Amino acid sequence: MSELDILETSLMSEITAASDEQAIEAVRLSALGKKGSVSEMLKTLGAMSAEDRQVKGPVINGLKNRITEALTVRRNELRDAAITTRLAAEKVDVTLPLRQAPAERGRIHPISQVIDEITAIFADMGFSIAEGPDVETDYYNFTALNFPEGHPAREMHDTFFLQAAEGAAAKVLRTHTSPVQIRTMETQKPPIRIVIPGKTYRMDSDATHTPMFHQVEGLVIDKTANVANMRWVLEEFCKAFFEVPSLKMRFRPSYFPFTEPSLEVDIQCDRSKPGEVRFGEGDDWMEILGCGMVHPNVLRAGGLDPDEYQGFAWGMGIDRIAMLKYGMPDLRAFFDADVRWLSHYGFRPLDMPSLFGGLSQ
Ligand code: 2U9
Repeated sequence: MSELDILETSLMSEITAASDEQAIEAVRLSALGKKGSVSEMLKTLGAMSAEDRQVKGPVINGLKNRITEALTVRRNELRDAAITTRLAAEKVDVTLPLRQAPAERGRIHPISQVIDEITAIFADMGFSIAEGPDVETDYYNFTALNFPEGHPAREMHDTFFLQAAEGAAAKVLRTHTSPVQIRTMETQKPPIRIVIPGKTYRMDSDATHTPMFHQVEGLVIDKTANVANMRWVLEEFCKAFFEVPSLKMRFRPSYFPFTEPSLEVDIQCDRSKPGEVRFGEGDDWMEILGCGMVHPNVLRAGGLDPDEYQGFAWGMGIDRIAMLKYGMPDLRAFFDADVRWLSHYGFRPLDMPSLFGGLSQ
Protein backbone atom coordinates (compact mmCIF):
# COMPACT_ATOMS: atom_id res chain seq x y z
CA MET A 1 0.00 0.00 0.00
CA SER A 2 1.38 3.43 -0.92
CA GLU A 3 1.82 6.22 1.61
CA LEU A 4 -1.13 7.99 -0.02
CA ASP A 5 -3.40 4.94 0.26
CA ILE A 6 -2.54 4.56 3.95
CA LEU A 7 -3.31 8.23 4.57
CA GLU A 8 -6.60 7.97 2.67
CA THR A 9 -7.71 4.87 4.57
CA SER A 10 -6.85 6.46 7.89
CA LEU A 11 -8.60 9.78 7.08
CA MET A 12 -11.70 7.96 5.76
CA SER A 13 -12.02 5.95 8.99
CA GLU A 14 -11.58 9.14 11.07
CA ILE A 15 -14.36 10.78 9.02
CA THR A 16 -16.68 7.81 9.57
CA ALA A 17 -15.89 7.77 13.30
CA ALA A 18 -16.59 11.51 13.81
CA SER A 19 -19.71 11.66 15.98
CA ASP A 20 -20.56 15.37 15.87
CA GLU A 21 -19.92 18.53 13.86
CA GLN A 22 -17.06 19.55 16.13
CA ALA A 23 -15.25 16.22 15.53
CA ILE A 24 -15.67 16.47 11.73
CA GLU A 25 -14.20 19.98 11.79
CA ALA A 26 -11.19 18.63 13.71
CA VAL A 27 -10.64 15.98 10.99
CA ARG A 28 -10.94 18.61 8.24
CA LEU A 29 -8.29 20.79 9.90
CA SER A 30 -5.94 17.81 10.38
CA ALA A 31 -6.20 16.96 6.65
CA LEU A 32 -6.90 20.19 4.76
CA GLY A 33 -5.87 22.90 7.25
CA LYS A 34 -2.71 24.99 6.67
CA LYS A 35 -0.49 22.28 8.17
CA GLY A 36 -2.87 19.40 7.42
CA SER A 37 -1.57 16.05 6.14
CA VAL A 38 -3.09 16.45 2.65
CA SER A 39 -2.05 20.12 2.41
CA GLU A 40 1.53 19.13 3.26
CA MET A 41 1.45 16.59 0.41
CA LEU A 42 0.20 19.19 -2.01
CA LYS A 43 3.11 21.43 -1.03
CA THR A 44 5.60 18.72 -2.19
CA LEU A 45 4.37 19.21 -5.80
CA GLY A 46 6.22 22.55 -6.06
CA ALA A 47 9.63 20.91 -5.58
CA MET A 48 9.03 18.13 -8.10
CA SER A 49 10.22 17.91 -11.68
CA ALA A 50 7.62 18.63 -14.37
CA GLU A 51 7.27 14.94 -15.26
CA ASP A 52 6.82 13.84 -11.62
CA ARG A 53 4.32 16.62 -11.06
CA GLN A 54 2.31 15.45 -14.07
CA VAL A 55 2.01 11.99 -12.51
CA LYS A 56 1.67 12.87 -8.79
CA GLY A 57 -0.39 16.03 -9.25
CA PRO A 58 -3.66 14.28 -10.26
CA VAL A 59 -3.09 11.55 -7.64
CA ILE A 60 -2.70 13.99 -4.70
CA ASN A 61 -5.47 16.27 -5.97
CA GLY A 62 -7.70 13.20 -6.42
CA LEU A 63 -7.07 12.34 -2.75
CA LYS A 64 -7.86 15.92 -1.71
CA ASN A 65 -11.15 15.89 -3.67
CA ARG A 66 -12.27 12.53 -2.24
CA ILE A 67 -11.49 13.65 1.32
CA THR A 68 -13.31 16.97 0.77
CA GLU A 69 -16.34 15.13 -0.61
CA ALA A 70 -16.35 12.59 2.27
CA LEU A 71 -16.10 15.43 4.81
CA THR A 72 -19.08 17.22 3.23
CA VAL A 73 -21.23 14.08 3.16
CA ARG A 74 -20.42 13.22 6.81
CA ARG A 75 -20.93 16.83 7.97
CA ASN A 76 -24.41 16.89 6.36
CA GLU A 77 -25.29 13.54 7.95
CA LEU A 78 -24.24 14.81 11.37
CA ARG A 79 -26.12 18.12 10.94
CA ASP A 80 -29.31 16.28 9.96
CA ALA A 81 -28.96 13.91 12.91
CA ALA A 82 -28.43 16.87 15.29
CA ILE A 83 -31.56 18.62 13.99
CA THR A 84 -33.61 15.43 14.33
CA THR A 85 -32.44 14.95 17.94
CA ARG A 86 -33.19 18.60 18.78
CA LEU A 87 -36.67 18.45 17.22
CA ALA A 88 -37.47 15.33 19.24
CA ALA A 89 -36.28 17.03 22.45
CA GLU A 90 -38.22 20.25 21.80
CA LYS A 91 -41.49 18.57 20.79
CA VAL A 92 -44.57 20.38 22.12
CA ASP A 93 -47.85 18.59 22.75
CA VAL A 94 -50.33 21.19 21.62
CA THR A 95 -53.22 19.10 22.93
CA LEU A 96 -52.08 19.52 26.59
CA PRO A 97 -54.41 21.78 28.65
CA LEU A 98 -53.09 25.33 29.30
CA ARG A 99 -51.79 26.12 32.77
CA GLN A 100 -54.17 28.64 34.42
CA ALA A 101 -52.93 32.22 34.42
CA PRO A 102 -52.61 33.84 37.89
CA ALA A 103 -55.56 36.15 37.10
CA GLU A 104 -57.73 33.08 36.49
CA ARG A 105 -56.54 31.17 39.56
CA GLY A 106 -57.25 34.06 41.96
CA ARG A 107 -60.65 34.44 43.57
CA ILE A 108 -62.66 37.48 44.64
CA HIS A 109 -63.67 37.36 48.31
CA PRO A 110 -67.47 37.04 48.73
CA ILE A 111 -67.57 40.35 50.64
CA SER A 112 -65.88 42.17 47.75
CA GLN A 113 -68.29 40.43 45.35
CA VAL A 114 -71.34 41.47 47.39
CA ILE A 115 -70.06 45.07 47.64
CA ASP A 116 -69.64 45.08 43.84
CA GLU A 117 -73.17 43.70 43.43
CA ILE A 118 -74.72 46.26 45.80
CA THR A 119 -72.90 49.21 44.25
CA ALA A 120 -73.82 48.02 40.72
CA ILE A 121 -77.52 48.02 41.70
CA PHE A 122 -77.46 51.49 43.27
CA ALA A 123 -75.24 52.93 40.50
CA ASP A 124 -77.93 51.78 38.05
CA MET A 125 -80.46 53.86 40.06
CA GLY A 126 -78.23 56.96 39.81
CA PHE A 127 -76.36 56.75 43.13
CA SER A 128 -72.65 57.58 43.58
CA ILE A 129 -70.26 55.69 45.85
CA ALA A 130 -68.83 57.63 48.82
CA GLU A 131 -66.03 56.64 51.21
CA GLY A 132 -64.46 58.02 54.36
CA PRO A 133 -61.87 57.28 57.08
CA ASP A 134 -62.06 54.26 59.42
CA VAL A 135 -60.63 56.36 62.28
CA GLU A 136 -63.19 59.03 63.14
CA THR A 137 -63.74 61.81 65.61
CA ASP A 138 -66.38 61.47 68.29
CA TYR A 139 -68.17 64.38 66.59
CA TYR A 140 -68.66 62.66 63.18
CA ASN A 141 -69.32 59.22 64.63
CA PHE A 142 -71.82 60.33 67.32
CA THR A 143 -72.53 64.01 67.99
CA ALA A 144 -73.42 65.01 64.41
CA LEU A 145 -75.65 61.93 64.21
CA ASN A 146 -77.80 63.10 67.11
CA PHE A 147 -76.26 60.93 69.80
CA PRO A 148 -76.31 63.42 72.73
CA GLU A 149 -73.34 63.46 75.16
CA GLY A 150 -73.81 60.66 77.71
CA HIS A 151 -76.69 59.16 75.71
CA PRO A 152 -76.98 55.36 76.29
CA ALA A 153 -76.90 54.78 72.51
CA ARG A 154 -73.18 55.61 72.58
CA GLU A 155 -72.62 52.59 74.82
CA MET A 156 -74.97 50.53 72.60
CA HIS A 157 -72.26 50.68 69.94
CA ASP A 158 -69.45 49.07 72.02
CA THR A 159 -66.99 51.58 70.64
CA PHE A 160 -63.22 51.07 70.26
CA PHE A 161 -61.57 54.26 71.56
CA LEU A 162 -58.04 55.13 70.44
CA GLN A 163 -55.38 56.49 72.78
CA ALA A 164 -55.81 60.29 72.81
CA ALA A 165 -52.90 62.68 72.30
CA GLU A 166 -52.13 65.10 75.23
CA GLY A 167 -55.11 67.40 75.67
CA ALA A 168 -56.93 66.11 72.55
CA ALA A 169 -60.23 64.23 72.38
CA ALA A 170 -59.97 60.45 71.84
CA LYS A 171 -60.65 59.27 68.32
CA VAL A 172 -62.74 56.16 67.62
CA LEU A 173 -62.86 53.35 65.09
CA ARG A 174 -66.11 54.22 63.31
CA THR A 175 -69.01 52.13 64.59
CA HIS A 176 -71.02 52.72 61.39
CA THR A 177 -70.38 54.28 57.98
CA SER A 178 -72.77 57.18 58.81
CA PRO A 179 -69.96 59.76 59.38
CA VAL A 180 -69.36 59.63 55.61
CA GLN A 181 -72.89 60.98 55.02
CA ILE A 182 -72.24 63.94 57.36
CA ARG A 183 -68.95 64.67 55.57
CA THR A 184 -70.75 64.51 52.19
CA MET A 185 -73.57 66.83 53.37
CA GLU A 186 -70.95 69.33 54.52
CA THR A 187 -69.26 69.44 51.11
CA GLN A 188 -71.98 68.73 48.49
CA LYS A 189 -75.14 70.60 47.66
CA PRO A 190 -78.36 68.54 47.43
CA PRO A 191 -79.69 66.62 45.61
CA ILE A 192 -77.48 63.94 47.21
CA ARG A 193 -77.76 60.25 46.31
CA ILE A 194 -74.91 58.18 47.75
CA VAL A 195 -74.14 54.64 48.90
CA ILE A 196 -71.34 53.99 51.36
CA PRO A 197 -69.86 50.49 51.67
CA GLY A 198 -67.06 49.99 54.18
CA LYS A 199 -65.49 48.50 57.28
CA THR A 200 -66.99 49.26 60.69
CA TYR A 201 -65.89 48.26 64.21
CA ARG A 202 -67.61 47.29 67.44
CA MET A 203 -66.24 45.53 70.51
CA ASP A 204 -68.22 42.36 69.96
CA SER A 205 -67.02 38.84 69.18
CA ASP A 206 -69.07 35.63 69.11
CA ALA A 207 -70.56 33.19 66.58
CA THR A 208 -72.58 35.96 64.89
CA HIS A 209 -70.39 39.04 65.53
CA THR A 210 -66.83 39.97 64.55
CA PRO A 211 -65.05 43.09 65.90
CA MET A 212 -64.65 44.33 62.31
CA PHE A 213 -67.63 43.94 60.00
CA HIS A 214 -68.91 45.52 56.80
CA GLN A 215 -71.85 47.83 56.32
CA VAL A 216 -73.45 49.53 53.43
CA GLU A 217 -75.52 52.62 54.01
CA GLY A 218 -77.38 54.92 51.67
CA LEU A 219 -78.56 58.52 51.77
CA VAL A 220 -80.92 60.56 49.60
CA ILE A 221 -81.43 64.26 50.23
CA ASP A 222 -83.51 66.67 48.19
CA LYS A 223 -86.56 68.88 48.69
CA THR A 224 -89.21 66.18 48.35
CA ALA A 225 -87.64 62.84 49.41
CA ASN A 226 -90.25 60.81 51.30
CA VAL A 227 -91.07 57.40 52.77
CA ALA A 228 -92.74 56.21 49.55
CA ASN A 229 -89.55 56.96 47.55
CA MET A 230 -87.53 55.12 50.21
CA ARG A 231 -89.80 52.10 50.06
CA TRP A 232 -89.47 51.93 46.26
CA VAL A 233 -85.66 52.21 46.32
CA LEU A 234 -85.35 49.49 48.98
CA GLU A 235 -87.79 47.16 47.24
CA GLU A 236 -86.00 47.53 43.88
CA PHE A 237 -82.69 46.89 45.65
CA CYS A 238 -83.89 43.71 47.42
CA LYS A 239 -85.41 42.26 44.23
CA ALA A 240 -82.23 42.95 42.23
CA PHE A 241 -79.89 41.70 44.98
CA PHE A 242 -81.72 38.45 45.68
CA GLU A 243 -82.44 38.07 41.93
CA VAL A 244 -86.20 37.50 42.30
CA PRO A 245 -88.98 39.09 40.19
CA SER A 246 -91.14 40.08 43.18
CA LEU A 247 -90.83 40.17 46.95
CA LYS A 248 -93.02 41.29 49.87
CA MET A 249 -91.56 43.69 52.45
CA ARG A 250 -92.70 44.52 55.96
CA PHE A 251 -91.80 47.81 57.72
CA ARG A 252 -91.81 47.82 61.53
CA PRO A 253 -91.33 50.90 63.73
CA SER A 254 -87.93 51.12 65.42
CA TYR A 255 -85.53 53.64 66.96
CA PHE A 256 -82.23 55.10 65.70
CA PRO A 257 -80.97 58.48 66.95
CA PHE A 258 -80.26 59.68 63.39
CA THR A 259 -83.66 58.97 61.80
CA GLU A 260 -87.26 59.86 62.65
CA PRO A 261 -89.40 57.93 61.96
CA SER A 262 -87.10 54.89 62.08
CA LEU A 263 -88.09 51.55 60.61
CA GLU A 264 -86.81 48.00 60.44
CA VAL A 265 -87.43 46.07 57.25
CA ASP A 266 -88.21 42.37 56.90
CA ILE A 267 -88.40 40.54 53.60
CA GLN A 268 -90.60 37.58 52.68
CA CYS A 269 -88.85 34.21 52.77
CA ASP A 270 -89.41 30.47 52.86
CA ARG A 271 -87.54 28.55 55.58
CA SER A 272 -89.46 25.28 55.30
CA LYS A 273 -86.48 23.37 53.82
CA PRO A 274 -83.78 22.75 56.45
CA GLY A 275 -80.53 24.62 55.82
CA GLU A 276 -82.00 26.70 53.01
CA VAL A 277 -83.67 30.13 52.85
CA ARG A 278 -85.51 31.26 49.72
CA PHE A 279 -86.42 34.89 49.25
CA GLY A 280 -89.50 36.23 47.45
CA GLU A 281 -91.59 33.16 48.36
CA GLY A 282 -93.13 31.50 51.45
CA ASP A 283 -94.78 33.20 54.41
CA ASP A 284 -91.90 33.69 56.82
CA TRP A 285 -90.00 36.98 57.40
CA MET A 286 -86.35 37.89 57.80
CA GLU A 287 -84.95 41.19 59.05
CA ILE A 288 -82.68 42.63 56.41
CA LEU A 289 -82.07 46.35 57.02
CA GLY A 290 -82.94 49.49 58.95
CA CYS A 291 -84.02 52.83 57.50
CA GLY A 292 -85.80 56.10 58.20
CA MET A 293 -86.24 59.79 57.40
CA VAL A 294 -83.11 61.78 58.32
CA HIS A 295 -83.61 63.49 61.71
CA PRO A 296 -83.82 67.33 61.52
CA ASN A 297 -80.90 67.63 63.98
CA VAL A 298 -78.76 65.52 61.61
CA LEU A 299 -79.70 67.68 58.61
CA ARG A 300 -78.68 70.76 60.65
CA ALA A 301 -75.37 69.10 61.62
CA GLY A 302 -74.71 68.56 57.91
CA GLY A 303 -75.31 72.28 57.28
CA LEU A 304 -78.78 71.88 55.74
CA ASP A 305 -82.01 73.64 56.67
CA PRO A 306 -84.64 71.01 57.64
CA ASP A 307 -87.40 73.41 56.50
CA GLU A 308 -85.95 73.29 52.98
CA TYR A 309 -84.47 69.81 52.68
CA GLN A 310 -85.51 66.33 53.74
CA GLY A 311 -83.98 62.94 53.19
CA PHE A 312 -84.06 59.25 53.84
CA ALA A 313 -81.30 56.83 54.80
CA TRP A 314 -80.80 53.12 55.36
CA GLY A 315 -78.16 50.72 56.59
CA MET A 316 -77.46 47.00 56.46
CA GLY A 317 -74.78 44.50 57.37
CA ILE A 318 -72.95 43.22 54.27
CA ASP A 319 -71.51 40.09 55.92
CA ARG A 320 -74.94 38.85 56.94
CA ILE A 321 -76.60 39.39 53.55
CA ALA A 322 -73.60 37.76 51.84
CA MET A 323 -74.08 34.68 54.06
CA LEU A 324 -77.81 34.65 53.28
CA LYS A 325 -77.38 34.98 49.52
CA TYR A 326 -74.53 32.50 49.10
CA GLY A 327 -75.37 30.00 51.85
CA MET A 328 -72.19 30.42 53.87
CA PRO A 329 -72.81 28.99 57.35
CA ASP A 330 -70.03 30.58 59.46
CA LEU A 331 -69.38 34.32 59.64
CA ARG A 332 -65.88 33.86 61.09
CA ALA A 333 -64.64 32.01 57.96
CA PHE A 334 -64.86 35.37 56.14
CA PHE A 335 -61.81 36.60 58.01
CA ASP A 336 -59.71 33.41 58.30
CA ALA A 337 -57.82 33.96 54.99
CA ASP A 338 -58.10 30.22 54.23
CA VAL A 339 -57.39 29.69 50.52
CA ARG A 340 -59.37 26.41 50.47
CA TRP A 341 -62.46 28.30 51.70
CA LEU A 342 -61.80 31.11 49.22
CA SER A 343 -61.40 28.75 46.26
CA HIS A 344 -64.78 27.22 47.19
CA TYR A 345 -66.79 30.37 47.99
CA GLY A 346 -64.80 32.95 45.99
CA PHE A 347 -65.77 34.44 42.63
CA ARG A 348 -63.95 34.50 39.31
CA PRO A 349 -62.11 37.81 38.92
CA LEU A 350 -63.29 38.68 35.43
CA ASP A 351 -67.01 38.04 36.09
CA MET A 352 -67.78 41.59 37.16
CA PRO A 353 -71.34 41.92 38.49
CA SER A 354 -73.59 44.15 36.41
CA LEU A 355 -77.33 44.46 35.96
CA PHE A 356 -77.14 43.69 32.22
CA GLY A 357 -74.56 40.85 32.40
CA GLY A 358 -75.96 39.25 35.57
CA LEU A 359 -75.14 40.01 39.17
CA SER A 360 -73.82 36.63 40.28
CA GLN A 361 -73.87 34.67 36.91
C1 2U9 B 1 -77.08 60.05 58.17
C2 2U9 B 1 -78.43 59.99 58.38
C3 2U9 B 1 -79.03 58.77 58.56
C4 2U9 B 1 -78.30 55.22 58.41
C5 2U9 B 1 -79.16 54.12 58.89
C6 2U9 B 1 -79.78 52.17 59.77
C7 2U9 B 1 -80.96 52.79 59.66
C8 2U9 B 1 -79.57 50.80 60.29
C9 2U9 B 1 -77.98 49.07 60.87
C10 2U9 B 1 -78.38 47.92 60.05
C11 2U9 B 1 -77.65 46.70 60.50
C12 2U9 B 1 -76.51 48.95 61.00
O1 2U9 B 1 -75.12 46.89 60.26
S1 2U9 B 1 -76.16 47.27 61.12
O2 2U9 B 1 -76.03 46.95 62.50
N1 2U9 B 1 -78.31 50.35 60.33
O3 2U9 B 1 -80.49 50.14 60.65
N2 2U9 B 1 -78.72 52.93 59.32
S2 2U9 B 1 -80.78 54.30 59.02
O4 2U9 B 1 -78.91 56.42 58.70
C13 2U9 B 1 -78.28 57.60 58.53
C14 2U9 B 1 -76.94 57.69 58.32
C15 2U9 B 1 -76.34 58.94 58.14
C16 2U9 B 1 -76.43 61.42 57.99
